[in-house]
Amino acid sequence: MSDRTVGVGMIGYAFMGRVHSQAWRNVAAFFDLPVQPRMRVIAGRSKEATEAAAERLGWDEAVTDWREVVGRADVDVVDICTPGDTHAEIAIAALRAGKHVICEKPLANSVAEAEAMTAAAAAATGRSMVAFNYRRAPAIALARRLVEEGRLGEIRHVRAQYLQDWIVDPDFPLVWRLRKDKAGSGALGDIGAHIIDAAQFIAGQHLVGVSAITETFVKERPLAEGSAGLAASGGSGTGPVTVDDAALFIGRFSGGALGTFEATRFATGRKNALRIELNGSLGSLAFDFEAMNELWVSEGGRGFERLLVTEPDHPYVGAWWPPGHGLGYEHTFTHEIKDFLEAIGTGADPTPSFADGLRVQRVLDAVERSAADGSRYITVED
Ligand code: SOE
Repeated sequence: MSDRTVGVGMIGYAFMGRVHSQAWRNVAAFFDLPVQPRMRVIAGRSKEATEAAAERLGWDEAVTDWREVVGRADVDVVDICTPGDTHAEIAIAALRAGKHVICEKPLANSVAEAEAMTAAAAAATGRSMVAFNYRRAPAIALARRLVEEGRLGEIRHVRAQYLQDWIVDPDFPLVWRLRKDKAGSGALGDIGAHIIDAAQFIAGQHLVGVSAITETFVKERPLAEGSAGLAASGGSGTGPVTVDDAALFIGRFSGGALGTFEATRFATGRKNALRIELNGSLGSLAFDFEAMNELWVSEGGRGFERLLVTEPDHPYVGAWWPPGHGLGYEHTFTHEIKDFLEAIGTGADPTPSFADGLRVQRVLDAVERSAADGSRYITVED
């Protein structure tokens, strides 16, 4: 086992902070790494909550200013798990301080921010990666392998959905993900970004133009606990939802495939259904994250057959359990941290890069512009 250590500093401790911490804690127990991570410090705005998170999640220290994390000599890696409105400032500062940076998706809240982050990454000595974790679900990594091997032939259709339902209740409060100033967009940038990246990754080609519609079904929501608006309103009141609840779009890929995409938080009964199907001239594949250990494959003109992706020679699986035992959501993050640490240790460039994140950001922007302009077909800048 390598004795090279990299100090890690994390910004944020909510859902993504928890699942990234799980990955930092476990990665060295299951994968041989060129460098060993040391969970040095976690940053959050609330001193009490961050200290509790450090204790629970396994960080040596807790601070309330991310700039302290970026400035520490014993921090080599900065992991950004904050809302999208802070990604650019933190990532650019960390890269300029010579740190390696992994940043949660989407890369930024705008193309301009994503361009600045990509330029900073290109000029930096540190490695950088966007945390599109679903690329590292074994079945999705296997799907990419099948397409790369030509098993599907020429890709004609890419059909992608990301279906959730956590805000169907109109009394769900106005959390930061429902505010454009914090999140940049709604279902589109949060879960639509995932299916854009996963579709482009598996198909090996990217979107060159889209036509879209978006909708906000619930336009006013109760103000969230702890929000400035709640205090100002005397403890009650509502605020406007300023992002999309659902985004649907069609698109053309650079290799000629046609794409249909649906990202919604109003698919009642669907909890985390990231679904992708590719149809090619020789065969097809289909994946549903809610059955993440399976890949359905059609070859030789036969109908779809179920492939259990739990064999030791399937991507990442050999490090875990015997066939048939299965992996979960959190394993996709451990896989991405393992690949990030391998890139740091070997001097390779991690993927998806910030440039890959910028490509997704340009699609998000084209979708929003198309939807705002009566679904006009918008070319995606290369
Ligand atoms: C949205 O609820 C969300 O938490 C996304 O932000 C994550 O990226 C996705 O993995 C699960 O759902």
